[in-house]
Amino acid sequence: MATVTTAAVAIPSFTGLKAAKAKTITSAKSSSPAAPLVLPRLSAKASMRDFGVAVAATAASAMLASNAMAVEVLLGGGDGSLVFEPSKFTVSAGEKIVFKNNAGFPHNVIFDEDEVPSGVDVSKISMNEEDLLNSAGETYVVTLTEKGDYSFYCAPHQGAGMVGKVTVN
Ligand SMILES: [Cu+2]
Repeated sequence: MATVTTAAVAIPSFTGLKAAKAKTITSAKSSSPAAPLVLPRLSAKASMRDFGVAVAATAASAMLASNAMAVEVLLGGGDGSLVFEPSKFTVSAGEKIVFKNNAGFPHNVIFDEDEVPSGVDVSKISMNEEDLLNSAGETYVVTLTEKGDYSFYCAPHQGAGMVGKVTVN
């Protein structure tokens, strides 16, 4: 459980570094067009950064071992609102969905028996209604294998609109 969380955090920083690199090279080109030595030096720095990023990305995928993909859904919005974030998303069949306690807890994750693909037993994919995630960073991980639309909600906050929908394809 802890390893999945670490990996999910590592991936956004990968994207961030790539963006920073692209920006550096662009500004070097426009501000000093007559200095050919500047660009190679920046490129060398950039590839060293890429090397570090590649190592981090490899470590992340090694940690996810059995499943290269995972989707993280926050329980409670960044502003403390009682929502799933995102509340509507799509996953591949067999992809891990990591629900992570973020704010406004306690929360839980219950799939609606009337809004899942036929034949799916909601008791096998839901938490128990009485079970709650009580502290920050606690996770509930579920993998859905039947394709289709699933609705889910947080039992304590369903009335406040803490509901979500996932499409498995
Ligand atoms: Cu809740």
